This record gives sequence, C-alpha cells and structure tokens, in this order.
Amino acid sequence: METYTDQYIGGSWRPSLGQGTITVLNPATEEALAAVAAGDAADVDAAVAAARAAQRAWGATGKETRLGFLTALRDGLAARQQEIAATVTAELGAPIGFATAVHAGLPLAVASGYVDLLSGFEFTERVGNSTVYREPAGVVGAITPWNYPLHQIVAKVVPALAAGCTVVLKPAEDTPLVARLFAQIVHEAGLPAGVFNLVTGVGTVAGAALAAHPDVELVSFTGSTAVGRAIAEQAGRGVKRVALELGGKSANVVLPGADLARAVNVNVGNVFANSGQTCSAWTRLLVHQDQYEEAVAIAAKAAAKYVPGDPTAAETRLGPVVNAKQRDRVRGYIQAGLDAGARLVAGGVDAPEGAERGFFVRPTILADVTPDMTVAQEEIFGPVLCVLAYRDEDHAAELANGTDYGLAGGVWAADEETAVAFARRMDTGQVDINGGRFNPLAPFGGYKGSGIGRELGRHGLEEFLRTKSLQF
Ligand code: TXE
Repeated sequence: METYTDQYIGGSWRPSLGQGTITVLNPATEEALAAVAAGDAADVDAAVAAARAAQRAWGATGKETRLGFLTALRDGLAARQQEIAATVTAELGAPIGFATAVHAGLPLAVASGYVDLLSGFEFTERVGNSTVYREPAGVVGAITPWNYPLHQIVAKVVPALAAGCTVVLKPAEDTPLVARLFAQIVHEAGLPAGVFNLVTGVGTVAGAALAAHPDVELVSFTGSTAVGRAIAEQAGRGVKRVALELGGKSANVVLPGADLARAVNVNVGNVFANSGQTCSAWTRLLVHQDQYEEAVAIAAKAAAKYVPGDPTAAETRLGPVVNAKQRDRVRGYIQAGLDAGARLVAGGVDAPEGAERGFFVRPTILADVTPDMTVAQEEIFGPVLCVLAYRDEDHAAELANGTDYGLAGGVWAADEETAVAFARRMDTGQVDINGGRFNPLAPFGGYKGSGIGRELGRHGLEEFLRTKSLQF
C-alpha cells in the first residue's frame, strides 16, 4: 500500500505540514488502497498563498494563452481515461463500465466543452457608452464530494481556470486518489506554478480552513446540505461569494398516455446507476393511481436485473456504496420506510446474497410511499426508489414540488408539449423530457434547498467572473 504524504502546492509536490494520513478503502473489498496526507490549516495557508501569488498574472493572460493550457489539460484527461476509470472503480466502487463511460468520459466531455466555449467567449462587451469587462473572481476554494469525484473537480476547476481564477482544491476524504491523478495531469499540462493547488485532508480541518480563508474570494462547494449551509453562513459574514450544489430528491413524473414501461425502466436504471449516489437521481417515481400497480410490477422486474457484484467485472451494473457510514445510512432509510408502512417490492435492509465483504446495499424499490414519510422527503443517496401515486396533474405537481429540494426531475407524456408544460411547473433547475439525455453544456444547479449558482457550460464559466463597467 502506497502512503502519500505530499500536497501539490505552487507547482510541485511538497511534504504536507499536517500530521497523520487518511486511509483510502476499496469499498468492494474493505481493503486499504492507499493513504494520503491529512492536510491542515498550514497546508491551506500555503496553497492559498501560492494561488494568490499566481492570480494576477494568470488573470492577465489572454484568452488564447489559457486556451492553450486548457487544451493540454483536456488532452491529458483523454490520454488517461483508463487510469481514471480504474482509480474511481477502486476508491468509489463504481462498476468499471460506468466508470469508463461516466467517471472518466464525462470530465473529458466537460473539459472539451470548455475548450470550445472559451474560444468563442467574449470577456468584454459594449453597453451604450460603457465597456463592460468580465474579470476573474480571484482565488477560488473548491470543495468536492466523492460521488462523481473527477467530474465535480473538473466542473469547478476548468471553468475557474478558463475565467482566469486560480484554485485550491480540497477533495473528499473517500476519493483523493483521482484528485491526485488530476493534479498530475494539470502539472503535465504545464500550467504556471500556483494556478492549481491540491490539499487533501479532512473536511472539518482542511475544508473548513479553506472555506474560512480570508484570501479566498469564492467558495465553490458540492456536498451535504448541513456543510453547505455552514459555508454559506460563514461566507455571508465575510461578504464572500459562494456556489453550492447540495443534492436533491428529484421526481420522475409519468403522465397518462406516456410510454409507462420505458419511463419506469429508465427510472430504475437512473436511480441504481452509481449505486444511487447521484444528486440529480430520480429517487421518486410519480405514477397515476390507475397505472400504479402496473408501474410497481415493471419496477420490481427491472430491479431484478441489478445484482450487486464486483465492480471490476465488465458485466457488473451495481457496485457497493462508498463507505460503511453510507451503507448504514441507506439501510436505515429503507428500514424507516418499512416502519412507516411502505411496501417492499424489491431489495431490503439485509446484505445482498454472497456479499461477505464490501459496503453493499440491495437495490430496493419501496411502494405505497406517501409524501409525509422520511423516505419521500430526505436524500437517501443509495440504490432506493420510492414509488408514489398521484390523482391528477395538480396533485402530481404538488407532490413533485413538495420537498425542500429542487435539483432535477423527469417528465414523460404522450407529446412534448404536454411534458414541457408540466416541466415548467416543477421548481427544479433541470428536467429531462421523455428521457432526454444529460447535456454537459447545459446549466446544472438547484432551486430551493438544492443550492445556489450553476455549473457547466457558459453559466458555469460566468460563476467565476465579476463585472466591471467603464463609462465614456
Ligand atoms: O458529505 P460532506 P458526506 C449528501 C448525501 C450524503 C450526505 C453526506 O445525502 O449521504 O451528503 O455525505 C467536505 N467545512 N451529499 O458526509 O461532509 C468534505 O471533506 C468544509 C450530496 O460525504 O458534505 C468533502 O470534501 N468542508 C452531494 C465535502 O465537504 C467540509 C455529494 C462533502 O462532504 C466540512 C455528497 C466543513 N465543515 C454528499 N465538512 C451532492 N450534492 O451530490 C466536510 N467537508
């Protein structure tokens, strides 16, 4: 087992100033994969100082210079696709097929998108007798979670760099290895020293120090609501900008006349992908009461195709969840649903057959879920689908909007016009129409408790800019 005691600061790997290490486990086997430095406030200070020292020069580079570096970064991601997928499979437990297509493929698509976008982006515009300049926000503190570990890094770091910001990244404790790989790719792309810095460490130590640092102008955070709220409160006191992506409880609404079998099958695949650890997952399936039992039967049949297994095997569609805490939390939610009167139609609280080791959870479908139940309100973050019945469209909209979250959703209808009309009633940042595909250039972010700000595409780039106008 490798032990890494260094941090990537100011363009080189330096010994961490923090004491101790964090052990990274393989969630499928519970074996230790590696240990990384548990950075502390002194590491964060050094990284922020390096980012601050580099910021003015990087922000003053022309678009063409930054484009050159970002193209090299994109090419580095392209060249390391297999290594990225294998790393995410090892430390997150994502099945290798999914890791290759999504955990490696999506960051590459996002980076490629920014290369194209930046070449056409105008940083100045004329408004009447004014010239409006879009200038970099400054030093960015990026705090990322473990569920899409490289995507979430790239979705923050690449637009921040494109905007002319410099960055200090604090990745999640469970998935620091792909973050270290990203730092190597940045290094090989030849970015000037201090433009990108990595500090691995515990959230309450290194993360908290980064979020609170007076020289960080913008904190971009993805993670739990509790931590996001604390970061926003602190940022408010310091008059600091924040971008927050805090998860969801998204509804997939199947309107009468839609292709029910397809809508339910796609939903089951959506909620079991990445072991349900997707903030935008359709965790609530809303079906008309007349089609309810038919939908539940289709869901139960679809669930049977998801057998938890070895994530390194090509045929595996469902791996473990990330750690023991998440496994216990997800099983606790399943039990809470059953205790509240939900009907178990697939899965359950016990360990899957044959899984002696690893943080596995049975892919679970709960029927007869009512909106007052905890499982219908709180983010479970595991392979659990709740099926709810609605009476009419108004009731469906009330249920869809009846949680504190507002990140994503789906609508299925006989025609697009009907689906779009319903989607416009949903208080969420994005909605997929009749199974519409994820678009890495479309703005991604939440309404209500799901967060503040947008990632991806032009909107994601603009998060990292501030505006100055000169009048003539
Ligand atoms: O998140 P944390 P956890 C939700 C999901 C999950 C739950 C708990 O429901 O079950 O949150 O996950 C850093 N100051 N989501 O405990 O703790 C931490 O080190 C600064 C949804 O893993 O929020 C990590 O880098 N930073 C979500 C990051 O915050 C702190 C993705 C996220 O960890 C900190 C993940 C502090 N005080 C979890 N404490 C989504 N939106 O997709 C922790 N961190």
